[in-house]
Amino acid sequence: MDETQIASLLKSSDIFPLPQSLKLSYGTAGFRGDASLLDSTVYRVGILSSLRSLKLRSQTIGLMITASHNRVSDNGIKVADPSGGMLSQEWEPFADQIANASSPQELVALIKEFIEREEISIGGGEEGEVWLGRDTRPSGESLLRAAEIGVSSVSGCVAVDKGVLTTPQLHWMVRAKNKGLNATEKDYFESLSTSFKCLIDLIPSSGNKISNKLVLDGANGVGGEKMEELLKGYLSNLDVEVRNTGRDGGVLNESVGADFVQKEKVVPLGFGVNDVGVRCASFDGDADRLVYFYVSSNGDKIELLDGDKILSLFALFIKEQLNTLEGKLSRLGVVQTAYANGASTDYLKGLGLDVVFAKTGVKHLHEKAAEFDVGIYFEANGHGTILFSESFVSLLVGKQKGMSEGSDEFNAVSRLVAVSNLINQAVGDAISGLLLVEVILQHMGWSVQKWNELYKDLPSRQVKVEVPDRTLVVTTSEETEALKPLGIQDAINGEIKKYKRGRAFIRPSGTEDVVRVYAEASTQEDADSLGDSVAQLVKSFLGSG
Ligand code: NG1
Ligand code: ZN
Repeated sequence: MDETQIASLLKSSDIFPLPQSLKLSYGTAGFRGDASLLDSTVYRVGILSSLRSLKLRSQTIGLMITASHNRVSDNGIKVADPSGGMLSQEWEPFADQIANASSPQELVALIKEFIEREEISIGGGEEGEVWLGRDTRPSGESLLRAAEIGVSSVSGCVAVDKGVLTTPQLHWMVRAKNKGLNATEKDYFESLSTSFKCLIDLIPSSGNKISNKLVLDGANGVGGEKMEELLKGYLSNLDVEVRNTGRDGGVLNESVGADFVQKEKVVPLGFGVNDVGVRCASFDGDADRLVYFYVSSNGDKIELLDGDKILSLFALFIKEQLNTLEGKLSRLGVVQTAYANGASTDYLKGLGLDVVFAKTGVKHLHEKAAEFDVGIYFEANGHGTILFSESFVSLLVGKQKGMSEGSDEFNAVSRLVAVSNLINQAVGDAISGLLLVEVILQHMGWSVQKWNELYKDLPSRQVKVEVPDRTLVVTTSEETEALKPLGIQDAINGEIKKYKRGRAFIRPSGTEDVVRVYAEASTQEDADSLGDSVAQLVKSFLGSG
């Protein structure tokens, strides 16, 4: 790093001093916090993204400004690697270090040490490129400017503002760009709508016809807006009414959206007694989570179809297509976390599927799903997708070419190819997930109620416990057992034993300063009681916050 580069970094970082008392960690999903405190963080992650692009031979890196389902006054930032996936975990410690550097001098010293270790050369003609996107939060625009300054303070690197996008759109675009494919937002919409139409055309004509009508809760965020754009410009086969678009004064994620609906299990604002029985869906604030629901007869309670149910529907459909192919060509696997409802796991195992567990956080699920030819992963909260290995897609495309049109096998192969184009291969994507759910329901001829009957969720309860130091909880790699504090797991096991179908675990949250408790049992009363007693154990072993 030459003197000019050092001077440029010192100068630009002077504009964004680190607020006192800010201690950040890259966590489960990037940096998040109150938006008014994040200028320096976003600027620094801009620098990191440039370095990552330089390290990876000028491939394009993505930088998304969003705090997903958090409140509107929060914001956050996460990095997309060239594959469209999350930032490599190897770089997370460096992200933590630079985000917390207390002065411009310390920041520059850390960067210097890091680029020497990683053998990144700056200023010798190397170029880097970072694509920036943001959700609809009012703080997004000025944070995006801070990110641009960070990116371009590294010599040879340019920032490209892609405007307001859903998180999965940016990841999709970054992936497409690095694969040398067309990578605009229009290309995204065209890819989704073409493969959706192809799947619709492949629906057997003999099947049961279901209502096209869907009501979507857009969480007053970017997803509703983009869905409307897709419906208006590209798709005619769907009848979707979008509510909570953010245009009618509603607040982002406030009593609306996928996180609210999944955690509270009540109707979002804007829905009620007039919607009883109708198929409804909710996106979260940046549209990377999707859940379905329908309003039950009294108008305020809902029946929730969460990520586990979406996963089960996808698994059933994919399995049906794979079974139609001659010979065993692929390994299909599903990935869940410890938060998956036990009834869903039983159901999936009952289908004869390979079910594996990953730690909470999509980066962990994605990694495991990528080990299969077709890997389906979902968090119960509605984040998930279906990954197809490149070799399996090539095999399918090759097979398709040599087959006679119209045979069952040809149709199954064509459906699988279309799904691989429809469903986002980079990250969980509420828009592409919704299109796939809709087409599968039409294919099966199933109402939302019929889909819900695949299995009945075991009653569950989640509790957040505030403690002085959540990092004292250390768990096994699957997060189902606590190794520390010593003795707590035996005490939890003692509680679990008291309940029929009891299951419970604790883990420190990666996005909030709490220990999370999950409990499940055969009745709601028992799940509540197990959850409460485990929460009490957490307090007695760790003290109250
Ligand atoms: P934490 O706070 O680490 O539990 C939450 C979700 C994750 C994931 C991240 C990122 C639950 C229980 N946890 O993480 O699944 O989605 O946020 O948004 O839903
Ligand atoms: Zn989100």
